[in-house]
Amino acid sequence: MTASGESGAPATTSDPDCVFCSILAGKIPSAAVRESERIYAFRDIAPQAAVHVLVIPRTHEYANAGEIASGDPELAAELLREAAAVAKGEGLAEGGYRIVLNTGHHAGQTVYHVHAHVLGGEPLGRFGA
Ligand code: IU
Repeated sequence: MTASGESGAPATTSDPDCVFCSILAGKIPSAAVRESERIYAFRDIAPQAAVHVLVIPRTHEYANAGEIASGDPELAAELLREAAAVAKGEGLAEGGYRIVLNTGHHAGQTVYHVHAHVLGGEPLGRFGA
């Protein structure tokens, strides 16, 4: 399904089998943290830190960080800007935080609609295998 963007809003793609597209469509409830024309941020349903927010583009076009960086560098930059704005809004800027973009099976990616995890609000363990 492709939105035409006739209203002047950017065209987006959506996948009926994608859980994040269902969240964007309001079919699955979510706790919004921040919204812009092209980006939506909401609380992770299974938080891995005191603060755990997911930042996603409204379009389904890109599965991971590499795809969005190649396909729409401005949108990739906006995703990171919004992730940083979420961190600031959640009061994480001073203590520090982590932005994670899991890519593929070995990284534990489960949803193939690119998303940045914003984690913080407490000291975070070192990442690793
Ligand atoms: P991952 O990087 O693909 O593993 O991250 C997917 C995240 O989506 C994971 O942290 C889930 O807890 C989160 N999530 C969610 O917030 N709401 C949902 O309905 C589903 C997954 I399914």
